[in-house]
Amino acid sequence: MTNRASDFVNAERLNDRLAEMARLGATAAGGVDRPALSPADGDAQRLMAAWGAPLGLTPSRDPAGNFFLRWAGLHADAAPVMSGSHLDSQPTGGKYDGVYGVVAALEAVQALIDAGRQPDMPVDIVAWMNEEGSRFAPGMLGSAAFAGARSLEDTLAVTDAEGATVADALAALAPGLVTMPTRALGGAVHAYIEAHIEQGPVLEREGLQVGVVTGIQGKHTYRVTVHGEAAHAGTSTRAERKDALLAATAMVQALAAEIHDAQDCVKFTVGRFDVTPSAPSVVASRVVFSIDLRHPDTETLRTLSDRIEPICTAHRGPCAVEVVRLSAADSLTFPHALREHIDRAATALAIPHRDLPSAAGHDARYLHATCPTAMIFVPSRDGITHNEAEYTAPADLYAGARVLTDVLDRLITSAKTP
Ligand code: HGY
Ligand code: MN
Ligand code: MN
Repeated sequence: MTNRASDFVNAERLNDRLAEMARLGATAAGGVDRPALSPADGDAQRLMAAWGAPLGLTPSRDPAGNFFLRWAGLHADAAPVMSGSHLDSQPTGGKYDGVYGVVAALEAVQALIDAGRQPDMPVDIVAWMNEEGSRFAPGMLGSAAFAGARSLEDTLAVTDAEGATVADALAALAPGLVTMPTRALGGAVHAYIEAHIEQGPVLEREGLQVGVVTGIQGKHTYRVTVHGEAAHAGTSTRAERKDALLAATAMVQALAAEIHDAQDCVKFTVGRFDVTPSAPSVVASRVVFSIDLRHPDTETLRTLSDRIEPICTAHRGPCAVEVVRLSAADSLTFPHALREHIDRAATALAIPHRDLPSAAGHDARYLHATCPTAMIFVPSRDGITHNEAEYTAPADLYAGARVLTDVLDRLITSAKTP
């Protein structure tokens, strides 16, 4: 038997842990609803800490609510190798989005320990705070704060739909996690590897088990607020109305018509559409809606993004409109050297794989700005995701964890930048 670390990856343990995690925030339809910094999210962090304890892994949290499990290295002050993803989910999320990368990172570290490895530098398993952008908008708040792309002050002040800030949510969570030591925000990172489900149909369609992610498409997000005037549905005339709902729907239709392309490459989504007072016999006084705009070509994305405010203003009618851009991330390409490691590890294990870009956003975006970063994909059945029916076969989860293990094995014994 070779002393290949991936030989120590345990498929059953990996799947059992994912099944146990799926019970935290489980929905009746078989998915998960685990909002960022919710009790279920706190339980997930505590569960990770409990799994890490027998391995001598030390849990900690930073001021932005990111969670870490550290495997000590020979040189305690060296920049760590990091691997992980997120534990929060969409409201009707699946059992694998994000959590697979966190649990697979633990599986890889456990395999490396069982293989007798001793890393030169610390290895941090990480769960980034609020990747999904569902409870707090925009998404990826934790990794952006870690990478210095957003200040801690701005991060802590972001509010959810109930008006609670990230700081409020952290304070509410702290009593349950008070035993967990805190660590400073940010810091140098040797390299970051994130394993994640593909959230698309390509790997499954081509009968492959692993994707070597080439990059992430650009993504701009907005919050649009339309101010109208509440009025009686029976007594107010159309001429005098300031109907925020009619204006908002006109904006959405005009945006969709202007922005969508024949190639179906642009991704334009209005996922949230909140009407006030949302009463059958009251003309809407206010509508707040979200915009999620994506495109693999940065210039095209920027050009389309610049059209949003003028189109909204042109369709406001008698209402007022406020367009706020929440995030603007360009398309990115991961470094070849690190992708080579993934390709070589998958080839050595005879795991069928290919390069492919990520249409979905990931925390790796922000780590990419601070250190050599790469991602490993595993297939999504029928490409279904952000959906309670999300599924990845155990054999594919196992394959991805084996590749991750051998890539980390190479990174932890070479102090030179990968
Ligand atoms: O938005 C995204 O692409 C990620 O799944 N949150
Ligand atoms: Mn994700
Ligand atoms: Mn997601």
